[in-house]
Amino acid sequence: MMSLYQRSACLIALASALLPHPACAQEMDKMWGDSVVKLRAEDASRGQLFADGNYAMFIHWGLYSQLGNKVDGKTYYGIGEWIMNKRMAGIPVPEYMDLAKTFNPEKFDAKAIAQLAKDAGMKYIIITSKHHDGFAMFDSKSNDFNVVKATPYKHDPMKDLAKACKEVGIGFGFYYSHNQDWTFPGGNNGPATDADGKSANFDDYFLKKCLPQVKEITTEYGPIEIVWFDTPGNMPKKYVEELVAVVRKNQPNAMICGRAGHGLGDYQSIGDMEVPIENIDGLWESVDTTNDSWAYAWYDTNWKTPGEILRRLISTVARGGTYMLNIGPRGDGSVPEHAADSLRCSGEWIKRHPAVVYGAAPSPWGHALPWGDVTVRDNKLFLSVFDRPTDGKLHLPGLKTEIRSARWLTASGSQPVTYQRDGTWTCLTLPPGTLNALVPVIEVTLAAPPEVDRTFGIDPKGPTELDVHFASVKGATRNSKRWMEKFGEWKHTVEVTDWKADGAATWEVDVLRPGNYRVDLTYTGEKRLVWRVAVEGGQSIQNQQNASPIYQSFPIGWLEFTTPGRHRISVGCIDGNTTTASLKSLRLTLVTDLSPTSDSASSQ
Ligand code: H79
Repeated sequence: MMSLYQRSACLIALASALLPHPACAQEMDKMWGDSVVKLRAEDASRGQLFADGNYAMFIHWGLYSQLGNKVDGKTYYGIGEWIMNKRMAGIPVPEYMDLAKTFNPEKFDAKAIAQLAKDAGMKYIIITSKHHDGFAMFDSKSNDFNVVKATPYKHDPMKDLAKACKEVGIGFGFYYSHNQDWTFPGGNNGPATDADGKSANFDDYFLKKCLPQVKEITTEYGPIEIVWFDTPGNMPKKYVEELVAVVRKNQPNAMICGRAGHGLGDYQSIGDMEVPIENIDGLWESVDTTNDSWAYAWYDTNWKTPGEILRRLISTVARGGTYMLNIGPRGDGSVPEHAADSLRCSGEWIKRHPAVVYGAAPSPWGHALPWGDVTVRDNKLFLSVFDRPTDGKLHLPGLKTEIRSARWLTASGSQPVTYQRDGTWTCLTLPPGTLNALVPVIEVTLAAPPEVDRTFGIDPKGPTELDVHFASVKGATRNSKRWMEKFGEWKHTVEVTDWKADGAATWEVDVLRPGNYRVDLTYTGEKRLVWRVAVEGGQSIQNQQNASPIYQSFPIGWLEFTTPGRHRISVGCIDGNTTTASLKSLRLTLVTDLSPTSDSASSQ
């Protein structure tokens, strides 16, 4: 199935209430690059890093880290590496460049950071060698605005980190912002004139700074795994080709990030902070951060817990991708402790369950299941349970392959798990001890590689979230949508909007338990909205509820499935401000179980 995340086919819509600048998302799409790239067969060895690794550390660190999002006593909320941008603090170029005079990261401990990545279970580190601000965090011979020449530190921390990574046995690579340079004349979004007032063009920047610096980072730091270019914007192809040629020549085994532009990279880097909800083919990566900002921001303590890190990592691997998770060290080089703690704790879990992550194949279901997600190795399924059903009954819809055995992987070994087949469903009974596990993993050994019917199963314990991404839609419009929660902090969803009178989003579902289900809808919109939800050939319900400018869940009512098995369930917005209604998902939760085998009504 063609994925909605293949951006070329997507329409970018905006959450008007949250996005102050409607031009921004389209502009940003260009900046990220729209290239779906496939690794050429002859380069397959380069892809090995992704196939085996699946988990990496990203580091945003630079002059901006010193400010930590506070300038002249005022705090700016958003991604810290953008602080000099006029939509943030608007720091003039000379003033920003002066920050180098006080950059002295004496607490930077390359060995400790490499060890942290290793303890976290990460396979390589990618660090900002130069971000859009133009400051080189390495010893650049071609430009003096760098950490050795322009700072009291006078030392190249990238040399230390490259060495430390080698010592602990993980890979190393560089982020390099190749198109934007906000302080060098001629760089994109940079000064239009040089120090003598002469006008500068992109060639000036490219030939005097970008190209020589890319040569430096690919020759001075030993073998590197990846060159992670970012935000190609409207950069003409010839420049990207030249950079790619330099990397290929100097680092034949390095991968090039798809954000190089023009489809010239080796793999696709999907939108910032995005974990897709449907499997994506090919080599791709998700980049995410331990809190909300990439670079250090003093106020930002919204740390992902170990459980959240594992959920996002496993979900990405289960969709077929690699997960790169960022830390933002402070200006003095120290790593915020809570980020480190969360990484170590999730790392301990990964050490106990390496097969769930490393070299794991994506879920045969193609999407998450109501209680968690699935990764695969050969004939084994690994069920990672994020939301343990209260009664310990884990329902697996549509598994066609014969099961040989199932066991819960514990710290000291394993415990057997019993299971029963019930038509198209399999019910596993989790041992009570799984209640205390951070993310319990059930290993299911099959008689053959898994074969699965991907129809959405309505979980008898629930709740089951049916996302509009997976619906068939008529008489309404489906869009991919992203918006900024804070400046540069992206959220992603798929919506169905612009509802006509007969508009419907319809899912085919497999029901195990007939009964009454509570229906909730998650949507945004304006004021009064009337929704109708119907089971084809069966009951339909409708209700008016309020709407809010942020996605929120509203109860609609109870709806009965009278028989088990396949059904089609539809939703439409039939009255009120229907053109504003933006539906994200429909949720079903069993309230009264009416199956003949059930002893009593189950209630949530
Ligand atoms: O390094 C991190 C970000 O700084 C960088 N990529 C990640 C890994 C990045 N640069 N640009 N973008 C991500 C896209 C952001 C676009 C926006 Fe805007 C910045 C939206 C609002 C501010 C650019 C400026 C588009 C509109 C205004």
